[in-house]
Amino acid sequence: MSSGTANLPAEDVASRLASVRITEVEAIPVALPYRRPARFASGAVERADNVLVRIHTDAGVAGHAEAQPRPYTYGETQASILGAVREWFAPRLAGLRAGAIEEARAACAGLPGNHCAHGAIDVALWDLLGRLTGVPCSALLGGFADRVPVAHMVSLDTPGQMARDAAAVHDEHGIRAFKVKVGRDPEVDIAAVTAVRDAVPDAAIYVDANRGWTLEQALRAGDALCALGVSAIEEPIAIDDARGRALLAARWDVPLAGDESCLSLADVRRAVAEGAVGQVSVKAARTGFSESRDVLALCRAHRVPAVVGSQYEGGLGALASIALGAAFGDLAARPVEASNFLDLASDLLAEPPRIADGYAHVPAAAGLGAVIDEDALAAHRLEG
Ligand code: MUC
Ligand code: MG
Repeated sequence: MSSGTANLPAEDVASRLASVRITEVEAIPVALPYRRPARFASGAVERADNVLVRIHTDAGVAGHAEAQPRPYTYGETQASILGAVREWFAPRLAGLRAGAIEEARAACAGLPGNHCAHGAIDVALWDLLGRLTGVPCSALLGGFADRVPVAHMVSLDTPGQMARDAAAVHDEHGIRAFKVKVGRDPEVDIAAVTAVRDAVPDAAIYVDANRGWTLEQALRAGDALCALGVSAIEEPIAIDDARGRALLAARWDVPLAGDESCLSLADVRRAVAEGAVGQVSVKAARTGFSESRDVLALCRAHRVPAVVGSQYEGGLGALASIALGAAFGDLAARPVEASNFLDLASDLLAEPPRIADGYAHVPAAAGLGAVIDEDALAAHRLEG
């Protein structure tokens, strides 16, 4: 895909970056079937109605990214992402210098919300910069590591099925960290986490309630799950219940992890100032690479651990999570949620991200290292 830039002399790369212009921004709706639909307390993803974002240039090189609609988290739908990219981002990016990401950010500022549309545009700009310079995005961002430990999300189901799902991923890919979805009846959640723990006794387990519990349920379930050895509890209750979150954070000997309360740099500043959040989920899907870097800097300043989270991305989205996690030492030190593309029955990449022995590997190729399978895209795209 990427057109042979690796050996270009530096001055050529610099002049290339200065001269190459963005010509078109595409938003392609697709529908990818799941082998294992994703279910969690705040919603479900039965089909991956994602949007492939492509930023084209007059050098014939294009940057790619994937956006996933999550209405129950961001209020975004596939249609809203298509609209935001086509009506807000595309006209503002056309004609800009392809390598000037901060110029593009400034030109596109002013659209509130639309987190996943913003995130995908930013990742596609970084993929483009990587392809124009011949450098992997992870290296452009910091290049700390060439692989990261992986965490897999175990979706809501019967405790037995959740344990089988975890065991299968553990046995097949060596994955030794699991984010188990909870947020239902505490008895069922405790049974599910116990079943998963028994199925993968050597694995690290943390849980995510997606705001599904009442405070009473969180008190009940939280005590039991802490006793079971979970390492964090993500978004236990409504994010606007500051008193309840403070009470839970003070009670638990593990961090209350922020996700839906940490959608942007401003949200993270608020959550950290509120004081209940002891771990922040950073997602390339919503803050891209540029704002994710700002979020990480804020977390570092407040000495709040950050973890690369996910939202059941496809392979292209997972490559963005892997690049982000591998770029920074403190992100690479914790399992990166980057393996739920395995839940898809088919995807857009010619080669899926490489996961082996519980680690996801950063492709050596330029940008995200993604190669789109044009036949798969043609088969799964929803518009001509
Ligand atoms: C998470 O961490 O909450 C919830 C919604 C979604 O898309 O993925 C999960 C991720
Ligand atoms: Mg979460």
